Amino acid sequence: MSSSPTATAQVGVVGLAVMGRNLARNFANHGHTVALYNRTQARTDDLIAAHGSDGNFVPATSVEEFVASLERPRRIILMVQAGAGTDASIDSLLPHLEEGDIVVDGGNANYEDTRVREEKLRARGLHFFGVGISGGEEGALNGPSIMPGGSKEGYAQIGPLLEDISAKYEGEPCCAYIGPDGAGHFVKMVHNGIEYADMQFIAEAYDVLKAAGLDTKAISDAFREWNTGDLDSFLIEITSEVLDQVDASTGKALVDVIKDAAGQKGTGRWTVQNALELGVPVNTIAESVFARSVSGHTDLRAAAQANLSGPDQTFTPDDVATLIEDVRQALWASKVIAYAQGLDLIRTGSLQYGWDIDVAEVAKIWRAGCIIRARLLERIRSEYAAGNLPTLLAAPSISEGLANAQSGWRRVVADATLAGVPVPGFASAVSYYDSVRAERLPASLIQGLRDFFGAHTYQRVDVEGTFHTEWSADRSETKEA
Ligand code: NBP
Repeated sequence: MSSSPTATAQVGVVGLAVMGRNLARNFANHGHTVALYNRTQARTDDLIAAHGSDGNFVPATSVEEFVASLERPRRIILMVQAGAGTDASIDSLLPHLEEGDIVVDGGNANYEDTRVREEKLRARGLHFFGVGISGGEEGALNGPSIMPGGSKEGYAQIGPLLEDISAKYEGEPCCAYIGPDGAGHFVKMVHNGIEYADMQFIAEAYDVLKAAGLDTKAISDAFREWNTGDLDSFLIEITSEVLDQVDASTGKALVDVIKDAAGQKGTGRWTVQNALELGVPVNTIAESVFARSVSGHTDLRAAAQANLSGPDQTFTPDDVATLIEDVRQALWASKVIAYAQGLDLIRTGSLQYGWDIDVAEVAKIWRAGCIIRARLLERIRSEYAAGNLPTLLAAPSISEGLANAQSGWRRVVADATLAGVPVPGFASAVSYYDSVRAERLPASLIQGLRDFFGAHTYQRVDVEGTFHTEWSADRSETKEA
């Protein structure tokens, strides 16, 4: 059904910078007629000039014209700068929309903002979707991984279109309904948190091999080889490409002339902030966010470089092949821990907000298109699909893999530490592994200390109840009523 004779577009894209432009082309390449609107007209004109012949586009010069060009219910994808850009775009559209229309925010919004926006638009009879889109500009054009959160009713209208343009893994779309309101953006946030950890581990693997004397070419070869096995993933694949790149002006490896201060846009920080609020230990993700932060603190680093000494010991492996295998094990095992922590956060967030997220479906839609796509995800999907796992680490094939990897993993952490090479990600991952498998943790002493200075009480292993020791009196124990 059309709202006017000119309403010919099945989907509309607002915001035609790199992501929106490529997503619009992706829809067009799949045979959909795409309405286009951008605040600054020049971007719309550029897209039509460069790619207008790729498919059916309906460029609009005003919001009114854009809305009028869409079939009902209108399906509008916002690909604008997250935050103020999203709110401004929604506000400009609202007066022209009608009940049942669907507005999708495909930007990297904070899920809490998405919850607020969803409630606001729902009150007006509209479906609002917070949709995580991963894959960068290439993915937006050729098939991203898509994580939609919103109403099931709205998904029936927008889902098939999103599934159509998503990446495919063995023919299956990397897009599935995640849950209501903020669920999609929450999952995208955690995806990005895992991405931070993945990249930190890769950087540490590179650093350890470099400290052991391998040149950049040899390290690149190791990554290329790893990409043919269990570590097969987009990030491992592009690591060898980045390492192979030679700087035209100096003739050095490009990685050696790039300033060693890592940037961040905030989704890693959000992941950690939410994990703290939900009480979920995502140690490896937190270490990765902090490692980027340390790298950017140039004043702190300059002061430390001038004053802090390292060990006399250097990293001199007896056998390079063994070291490379150890680093591979450290990389694989640490990556598993990061996934376990991230998926635990998703499971907990889902319970907290009543989203009912299927973790197996999340792993399924991450298998292709997104930045963290990896061979490991199919195993994770099948393990979650097989049973209700309390943690990924409880899955038999995963625990077995970690047991096999642990000797190399531990050697890398120990040898790197002895040689003064920082491995915060690897060390954090192995500590988490040892913490969660430990029969008894020293938290008992922490409880004793808390009771000593603050009468915070403790529980006993042998008797039910809450207890306090009269530390400043006769040190007898009392049971709380
Ligand atoms: P940007 O994040 O750079 O945003 C540029 C777009 O936002 C332009 O179309 C611009 O319009 C529009 N915009 C701004 Br800025 N303020 C606006 C306002 N007040 N009202 C209306 N439009 C406004 O673009 P991008 O890199 O293509 O990313 C788009 C979204 O996708 C972002 O939320 C981003 O976080 C997310 N994302 C990006 C990537 C990536 O790899 N780049 C990956 C995944 C998700 P103008 O032309 O008039 O200035």
